[in-house]
Amino acid sequence: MPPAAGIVEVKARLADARAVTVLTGAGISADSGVPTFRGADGLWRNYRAEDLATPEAFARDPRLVWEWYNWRREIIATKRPNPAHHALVELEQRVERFWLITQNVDGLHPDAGARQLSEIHGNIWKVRCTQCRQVHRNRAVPIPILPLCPACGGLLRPHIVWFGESLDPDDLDRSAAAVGSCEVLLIIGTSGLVYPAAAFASLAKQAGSFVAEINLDPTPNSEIVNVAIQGRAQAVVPELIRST
Ligand code: BJW
Ligand code: ZN
Repeated sequence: MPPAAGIVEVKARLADARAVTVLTGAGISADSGVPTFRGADGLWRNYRAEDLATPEAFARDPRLVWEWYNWRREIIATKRPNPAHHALVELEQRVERFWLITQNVDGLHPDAGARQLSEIHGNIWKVRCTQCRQVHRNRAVPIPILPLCPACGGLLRPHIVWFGESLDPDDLDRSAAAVGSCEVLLIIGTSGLVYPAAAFASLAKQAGSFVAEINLDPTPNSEIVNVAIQGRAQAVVPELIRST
């Protein structure tokens, strides 16, 4: 069967582009077995991410929030990058100016070998001291609850951007610049509901970029993009990137 028209067009755009930016969300890691946030498997003990991923939830009950992160660390520790993560590394190596913006905290892009990237919502394998603010790598599964800072004894929290918290300004500047100056923006596996990433499709369109979405289902971005391809990331993304 010949590939769908959208796939042919995105392949051609990618083949010619010298500046490509990619935005990914939980859908790309769903194909590695990591639960998405807003899918049916996104619940934990009847809590939604919005109930736990806030500074208020952590201040109220840090033990509960750490238990949620331990559950997620246990799942993510067993997962590996899939063909979509690997294909994006091939694209990074081929394109003159490439930037990957991921909302995912699972570390699967760097595990696949991605180097030109911003993890704009942080990384589940990093912790930050609530007192002295030092950031450390921490791969313990489970992490002993409540974890304390080796430097000052303060309470550690996940190095993750929660609702209502600001993104790192350098990450945000770098990402906005990459979105506003690319020839092609690929948006893969995100519901397009969480800001500021939710605004990137329109930002790129306003700047004159060609924007393509790859998602299992339609999203608010589907209306904005040049091409919306419905399908699984691990099947579609390698097809878009590989020349054969
Ligand atoms: C597949 C697939 C397959 C499945 N193949 N596809 C402007 C307007 C309104 C509100 C705001 C605004 N600006 C800021 C806000 C507030 C807030 C916000 O956006 N709220 C909205 C919910 C309305 N944003 C913030 O607070 C951000 N901070 C900020 O902007 O600071 C300044 C500020 C603050 C307050 C007010 C104004 C300004 C910070 C956001 C941090 C989000 N953090 C989280 C939680 C991290 C916790 C953790 O991981 O431990 O990050 S929220 C959660 O959602 C997580 C994700 O990264 C993020 C995005 O989710 P994603 O990736 O899209 O996943 P899903 O599950 O939603 O979707 C999966 C998609 O994949 C689906 O579409 C599927 O169809 C698809 N899919 N399988 C392809 N195999
Ligand atoms: Zn400390």
